[in-house]
Amino acid sequence: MIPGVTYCTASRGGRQSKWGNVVAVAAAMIFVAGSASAEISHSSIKKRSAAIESVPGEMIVKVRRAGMGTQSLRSALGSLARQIESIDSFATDSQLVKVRLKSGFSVASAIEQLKSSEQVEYAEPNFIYRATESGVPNDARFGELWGILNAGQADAQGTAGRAGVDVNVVPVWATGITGSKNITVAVIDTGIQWDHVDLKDNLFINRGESGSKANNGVDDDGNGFIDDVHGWNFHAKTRASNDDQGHGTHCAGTIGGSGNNGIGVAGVNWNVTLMPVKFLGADGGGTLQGAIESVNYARMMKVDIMSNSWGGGGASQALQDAIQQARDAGILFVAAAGNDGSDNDTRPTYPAAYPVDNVLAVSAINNVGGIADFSNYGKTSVHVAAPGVNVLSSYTGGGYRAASGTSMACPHVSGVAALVLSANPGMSFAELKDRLIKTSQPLASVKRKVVSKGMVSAFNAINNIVPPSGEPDPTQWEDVAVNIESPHPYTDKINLALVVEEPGVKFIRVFFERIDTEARYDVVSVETELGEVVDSYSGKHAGVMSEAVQGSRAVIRLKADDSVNGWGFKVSRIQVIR
Ligand SMILES: [Ca+2]
Ligand SMILES: [Ca+2]
Ligand SMILES: [Ca+2]
Repeated sequence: MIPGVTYCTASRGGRQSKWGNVVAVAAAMIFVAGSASAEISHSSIKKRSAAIESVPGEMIVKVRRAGMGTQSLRSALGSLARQIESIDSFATDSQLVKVRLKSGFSVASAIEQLKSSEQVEYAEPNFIYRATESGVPNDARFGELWGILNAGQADAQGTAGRAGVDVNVVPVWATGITGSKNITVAVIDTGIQWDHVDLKDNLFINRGESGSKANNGVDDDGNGFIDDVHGWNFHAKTRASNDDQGHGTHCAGTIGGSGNNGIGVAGVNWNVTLMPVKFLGADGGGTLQGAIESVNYARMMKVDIMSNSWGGGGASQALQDAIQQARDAGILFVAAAGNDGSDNDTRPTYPAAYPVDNVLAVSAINNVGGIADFSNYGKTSVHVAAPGVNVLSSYTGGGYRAASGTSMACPHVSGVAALVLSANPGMSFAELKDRLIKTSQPLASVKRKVVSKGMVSAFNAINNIVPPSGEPDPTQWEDVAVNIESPHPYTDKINLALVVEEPGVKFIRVFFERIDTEARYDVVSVETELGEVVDSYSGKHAGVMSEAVQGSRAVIRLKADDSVNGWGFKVSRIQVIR
């Protein structure tokens, strides 16, 4: 038993919690019977309370009198003057200065000292700000992209999702990794709508055929294709790689729809180069000749990844040879496993099943982590699973549409591969493929159906995190009703720690119906018994699920400073994996 904490044994089925050893601090707790349910909505997507960073030794000071010279500033700062190394005035505000202290002096105590100065209005640390703190972009329809961030929201057909069943890319974006134009993905498909508002900025431009050379009837770069400024159309044998069907535009949006531009969707990569290589016509069909020429063209153009959301036909030696040549050029070939609901190990479909080591075949899962009923699989021939049911993406006509298929799963994986490459430019196709397989998140539904036993995780892949076999499977969470609240409002300097216990479970995570604390200063955290913080929140949140704590006990802690007491927090359920 940890001193100063309260133990809670959660009961199942909505009954009120049973409380053990209630110690002094718990006298302030309020327990409410009955369990309220809360939906996870997109607006509630979690924002972690980031550590507050500031430039060591620096503070920003506002003096009462404008336009003071350095000498009068120094004397205005009074007894602090001897600690000052330098003073910089602002170009845009004559009352603000940046003060740098000599090493060994504390900014915090200098600020404290200045509070009593008549000459100074205020002083504060020279805070450091970072872009995309939360990783959640502002794209209008981002909340519908369950494959990118599944917070339990319903998909396009109204099926409620399961939090965590997604490619786990938001935490990668939060670190500033959002893709690179230096990585080129060939979308071998029906083409890409060139002027789609969410794709045009990431559309491939062949520098040797751009500007005045784009439509001059001359093969300016001498690659054998006249005016191939945006890839090529092997269906019509023209430069018109524009999409006349929709499928390729959909795949392209998942790989690299422009992120954080306020519009539509965000692809796995906000920035990437998307090369349309069209061999499927307006009816969605194409030929072996077109497929081979597409693979050869993309190889010649030195793409990094080929994304192949197509299949059919028999085994072709010529196509296998073309994929092998792409392999020899170091290019990863990502392929949809197929939509026959069958086992590729015993009934191979192509190109997914070609036995070439740059082929990475992809099964489709739905938003609760089940394998899609249409999805092909293969314990030895299909490598990973990815979101592929009711996936929203860009579509021809400048619009957006939800679609289902291993065709939609494949570009999630091509996208993650491109993102990993953007962060590790020297990585070989073999290392990349191995990385994506090894770092996949375990999923019970595909445990015996794909090589990796799980779904692709961008976060794990970028950080080379190989989940141990005991890692939480996002489909195995069960609800347990509890009623745990802080006092409303909480009190100054509260340090409330509550242990939630459900005997025998492997993992616990906590669902906060509501959190409302003084932003930055008062923090609600979820911790292990040893005090390792697995998640923390500050400010206002509604309907957020914490990261998981391993074992049968988790600690919920509320820690506040000595002013501005918010409402506190309320927990109506936890989730466990048995
Ligand atoms: Ca050319
Ligand atoms: Ca030209
Ligand atoms: Ca967008």
